Amino acid sequence: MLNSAPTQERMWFIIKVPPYRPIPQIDLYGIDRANQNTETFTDDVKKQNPTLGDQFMKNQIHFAPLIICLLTLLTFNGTIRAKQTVKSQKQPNILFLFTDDQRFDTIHALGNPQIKTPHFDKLVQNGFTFNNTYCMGSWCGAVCLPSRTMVMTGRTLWRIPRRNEKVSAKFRATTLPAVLKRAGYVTYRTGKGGNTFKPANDEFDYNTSIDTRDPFSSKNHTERAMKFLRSHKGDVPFYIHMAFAKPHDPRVAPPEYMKMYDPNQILLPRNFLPQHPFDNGELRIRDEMLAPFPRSPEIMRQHIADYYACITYLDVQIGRILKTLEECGFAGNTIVVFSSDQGLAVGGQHGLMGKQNLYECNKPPLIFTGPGIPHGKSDALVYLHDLYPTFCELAGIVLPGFVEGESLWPIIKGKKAKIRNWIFGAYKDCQRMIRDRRWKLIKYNAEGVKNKQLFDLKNDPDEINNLAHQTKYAEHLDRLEKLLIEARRLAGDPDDFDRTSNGKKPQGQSGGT
Ligand SMILES: [Ca+2]
Repeated sequence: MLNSAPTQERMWFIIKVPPYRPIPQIDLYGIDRANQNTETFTDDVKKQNPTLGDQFMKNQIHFAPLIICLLTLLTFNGTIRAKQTVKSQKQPNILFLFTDDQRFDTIHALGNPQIKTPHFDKLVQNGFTFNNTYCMGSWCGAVCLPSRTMVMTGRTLWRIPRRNEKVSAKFRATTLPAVLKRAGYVTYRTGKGGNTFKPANDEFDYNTSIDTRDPFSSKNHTERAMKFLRSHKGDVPFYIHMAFAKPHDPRVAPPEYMKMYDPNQILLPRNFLPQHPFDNGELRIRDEMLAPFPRSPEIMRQHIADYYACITYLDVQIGRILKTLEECGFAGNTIVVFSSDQGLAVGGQHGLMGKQNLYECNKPPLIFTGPGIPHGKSDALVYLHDLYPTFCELAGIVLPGFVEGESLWPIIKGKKAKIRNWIFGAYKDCQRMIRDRRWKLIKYNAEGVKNKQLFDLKNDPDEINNLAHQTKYAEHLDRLEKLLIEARRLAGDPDDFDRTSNGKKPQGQSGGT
């Protein structure tokens, strides 16, 4: 039986916050965000910034006497404790539905006529949708790992720990479940274990991982979360993190769903190509090897049909968890957030199958629903690591200094149309991207073989027409080239992207498009 009773320690950070109003009430860190640089507290970065972690601890120590006094008071005053419990109920619950490899356009209500997603559609119809959400990228082929680490830390690609990097207790204390826990939340996670940020997973009050991707994994995760909801007493707010393992391959769902989509009726993407027009530096990674080269329309249609089957089965599970939320009486005080760790090129978009690229097909969906969330859509440029500060504001937590994301709340509430002017993306040492509201530049260095693409996303959202070599667009190319240099500098990009051949053989034929 799950026990969600609040601990005294947790009670310390319960604060009186009007529901869903991002009014910071207490700084769990004592850090002035505006005056802090980003930092990771990992050993390497601490060597470079020896005082930053110390400042964190000093601030913790600074608050220690206050915490001890308050703890003593609560220990001997049951009345105060009871009042605090009532206050805790005013903090919204957060249910985060976080799928794996789900492209932004795989929802019927977002303009995909072929896929059946009635429950995702309801989220769209009742909630607020972000059309331009980006994972900043990856320094490894498993894009899932850095993407999920950025979500759990609010930090950018080169300021998060690498795979298996030793992470200090101080760092773990800054992860999303840890800060929510200190703010009074009971934290529950069910989801895949591999290619996730384990130090954050370990910070949840309850963490259940399943490492299989069998046809029923989405159902199993859902039923675990349903069990948690049914056992939760409602005495403290909850944060539920559901890290589904689908629609990531293997693209298998129960038989009735696998029969649901006839491959012969599936439309190929508008940007389908039999092969990528040049070597992008990663044409033979596992995701790309799931189908033969050149891509055949028949095989691509089958992959898309299977992908849709997994998403429709996932959609049914989403319906079950939302129904349970209603039945348990939590729907009126729960913000539901749906997204994925990144999209996917499956179906031969640009001749590709995977997520090891920086095309628009790598965008995940992002939808907020719940009380106080207006119906609407936004084209604002946002990152997945903006979720960390967004969740913190919902919980009434003042943002710590290391957070690089921006809260999405001002956009959702209509107070701002945008929170940044451009998005930067990177994949290993071979691809870099920058886009603004309309124009997008992708640059490639495949073992010294270089290419670039310029797209007008307003008139060419599928990135079919490369304008990089047309002189009349030179102004945009030049502007984005300079912006990319600045974005790389700000992100601490460590790679020599201008390098010439290192002697290794490129993976494919070169030549721009
Ligand atoms: Ca993924």
